[in-house]
Amino acid sequence: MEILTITTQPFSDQRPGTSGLRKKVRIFQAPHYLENFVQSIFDTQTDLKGGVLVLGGDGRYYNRQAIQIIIRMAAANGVAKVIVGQGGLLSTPAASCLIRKYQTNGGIILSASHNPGGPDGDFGIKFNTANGGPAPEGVTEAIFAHTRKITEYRTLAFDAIDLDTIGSLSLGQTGVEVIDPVADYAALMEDLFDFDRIRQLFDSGLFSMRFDAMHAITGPYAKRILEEMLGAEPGTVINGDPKEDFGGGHPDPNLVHAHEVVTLTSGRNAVDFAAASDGDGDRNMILGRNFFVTPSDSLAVMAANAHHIKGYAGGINGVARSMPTSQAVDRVAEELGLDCYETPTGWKFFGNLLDAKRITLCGEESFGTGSDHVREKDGLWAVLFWLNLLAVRKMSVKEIVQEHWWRFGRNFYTRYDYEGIDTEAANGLMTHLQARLADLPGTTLDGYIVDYADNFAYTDPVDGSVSKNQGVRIGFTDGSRIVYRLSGTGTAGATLRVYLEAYESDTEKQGRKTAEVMHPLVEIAIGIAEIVSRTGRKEPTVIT
Ligand code: VG1
Ligand code: CO
Repeated sequence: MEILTITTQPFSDQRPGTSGLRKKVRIFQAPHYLENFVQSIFDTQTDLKGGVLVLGGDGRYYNRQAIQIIIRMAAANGVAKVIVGQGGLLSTPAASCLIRKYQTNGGIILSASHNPGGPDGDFGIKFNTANGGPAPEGVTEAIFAHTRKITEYRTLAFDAIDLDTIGSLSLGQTGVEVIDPVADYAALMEDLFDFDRIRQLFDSGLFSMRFDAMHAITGPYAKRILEEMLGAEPGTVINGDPKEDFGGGHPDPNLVHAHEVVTLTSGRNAVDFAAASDGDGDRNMILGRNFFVTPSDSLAVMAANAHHIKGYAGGINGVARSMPTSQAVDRVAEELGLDCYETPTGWKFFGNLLDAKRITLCGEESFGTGSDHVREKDGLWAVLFWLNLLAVRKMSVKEIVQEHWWRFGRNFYTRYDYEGIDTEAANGLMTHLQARLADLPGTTLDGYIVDYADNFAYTDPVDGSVSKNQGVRIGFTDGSRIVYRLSGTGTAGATLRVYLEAYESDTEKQGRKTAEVMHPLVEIAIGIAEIVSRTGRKEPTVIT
């Protein structure tokens, strides 16, 4: 089959962000745009030549075309075998599972995660290394550097291969294996969790749940695992058919965007348990009857209860959380004598800690939890962890979390997002904060005494790599915190995230409303950063 060498010119904006390269679909559709990035992966990740590549995406608009382009380029670049999910589909954690299980040389995942899809929506691509995890910064920077000087890419003169039939094909010298996207992942979940116990819970007739797949990738996974393997009643999975535009929605599992499932947890016919996942299946939201579990609390509860779960009953090595995530898990680690690490935002920073067996569980406040079973955060895994816990402990979600607070104290938590603000205004705000850092410690703001104020830098304890400028944090003497950072996943303007946390050890006060508890800190946060005058926004776009 004829290999074509196409002349191209660099694009200047192909630096991957928090999780790969994300842009508007129309940008990816521009001639050579996707091809340049993909060729830069092949040119810098030389193990792929003669190696095996996992390929799949979250099914959003342009997924199918992009998969075909990448398969042709993989063949032209001498990849020996491409393992691709049927229909071009793979959830992000399932892709990570496949890379590890079949010991491949890496994978390419097509997703813009929770960002809306469709012709006017977002698209994304990221490379995962042979450990199954998102490429670390050293790799993404090398790919980016290559995109700045690329002059040509290779592809095949071939139209399109059949992605819809499971089986093996070949394209020139390259084998293409179209696989069931769910099977290997489902088998891994069966290893980790006590499916018999969970089945009994569903069979009892005393327990009901709903899982909202938000018209995204987890529909087929959740239907197979929850309804077919675990016997949950048909209809447990709602919005379970993946759509290219996610049904026009915003596939982000939080109280705002996953509102539909939230409503099912209250009222006369309220379900006992509900959950949702995002566009690519790595995020999760956990709800009980009339009860929302913050992602930071979910991680802490998992760490404190891991011994109840089959796959973790032998003990866990340690835990990690991203810097803006609440310190709830730190308290668990301290009491249980576990190592606890604080990393920058983004799953790629957990990879070394997991590989070195320093940690078993990790999580982010942005609705992400996971473990050493793969190297991505994993939405359905978190749901199954909770289901297994409910089945073993025979308590409600609310009872489990309240008991946790009584034992460890409660970390109230909220996040304010200001989306699509002017980039210059956002940068100016961060520069202004930076300039104030030195003077803040020791000052009192509305009764709160500033303990420390800095810009978070991280030295990876495994490979010594340093990541600076990872967010401004202001800590108060009572343990509360304000954190500011700019998003690295947005595609329009800038998004400012303000993360707020307050600690309460008094059990009498743990039932207070989050908004009420956080109000004074919110005022301080808005004031110090001059948010209203600098961004022109009186209110955030989303509060989670
Ligand atoms: C956001 C979250 C971060 C998460 C990242 C990717 O990044 O804050 O915690 O790891 O999205 O998640 P940022 O830079 O926009 O704050 V996903 O589900 O979009 O792959
Ligand atoms: Co995601």
